[in-house]
Amino acid sequence: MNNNTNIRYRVHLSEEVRDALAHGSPVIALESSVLCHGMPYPQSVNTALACERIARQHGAVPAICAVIGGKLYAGLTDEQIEYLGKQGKNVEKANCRDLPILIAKKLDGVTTVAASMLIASIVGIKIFAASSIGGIHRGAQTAMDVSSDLHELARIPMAVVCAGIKGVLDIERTLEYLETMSVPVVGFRTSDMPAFYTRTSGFKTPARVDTIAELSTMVDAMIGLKLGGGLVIANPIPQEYAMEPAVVDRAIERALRDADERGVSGKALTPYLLERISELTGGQSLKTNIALMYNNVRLAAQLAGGRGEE
Ligand code: PSU
Ligand code: MN
Repeated sequence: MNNNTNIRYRVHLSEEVRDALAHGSPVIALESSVLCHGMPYPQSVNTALACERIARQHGAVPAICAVIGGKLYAGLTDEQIEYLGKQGKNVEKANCRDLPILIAKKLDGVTTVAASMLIASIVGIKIFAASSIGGIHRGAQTAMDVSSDLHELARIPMAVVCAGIKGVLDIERTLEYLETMSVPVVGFRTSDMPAFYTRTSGFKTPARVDTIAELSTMVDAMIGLKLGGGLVIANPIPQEYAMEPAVVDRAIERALRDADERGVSGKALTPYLLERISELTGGQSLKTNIALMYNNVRLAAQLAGGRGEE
């Protein structure tokens, strides 16, 4: 062990991220766990590359966060994206607590929202585009399965654009927890909390915001007030891609039952549920997942100071 407690972990940047940060130009962070654990290859790689293109089209530089050979990255080359994507589930899904292990063992890891936020925050990125955030799982009263995404949202000042909270989670308790931890949650142009595959969940958003200018003031206030943590921007899936609530509910119930019967738990649970729901809906949920990802990247890029329609 080195007794110097001030070691700063170097985050390796792609050339475009380095340039943008040096010039104060818009940069948005993205996670990589979805690349290996959220979608099948090669769709996963194509989706990641498309997200990057959309960010750039809207004037923001994309910084996909990941760990490769024990090194932290914000911004990957196409080759690195292909390298990780091709390995799929063989790459570890990495949370914050896994980072010291991956660093010491010089291993690869695809980072969750939590771990990606941590890496992005080291280099000063303030805006994050996710598909959805982890939360409190149903049955957490006994299983204690609470995503560390919530913990990091409570301590990293970063605005996370997501398509709401997935119905596989306990949406009500997740919202309660975020309130307890002083994390503002706002619906973008909606007062109904979106539930990822659907535009509504039956729960109200704590607040509604209609313009990017207002969101931007909110991000400044979150930082200025030193709330300590982040901000959740719930951006509903565009109507044309939204799924039928009854179809989603049925698939979720079935997927949860299957997970229970097969004893799937811990960090394997979210990827299992996503994959099972995709199977049960004949791939429809995967298409929805991709569409909402693009929609979130667009909004995050605009919020970061990029350009685009209001
Ligand atoms: N939700 C999705 N796709 C995903 C995830 C969540 O629709 O890929 C991933 C994200 O990386 C998120 C993580 O941070 O799952 C949460 O996992 P857990 O519940 O194990 O914390
Ligand atoms: Mn968990």
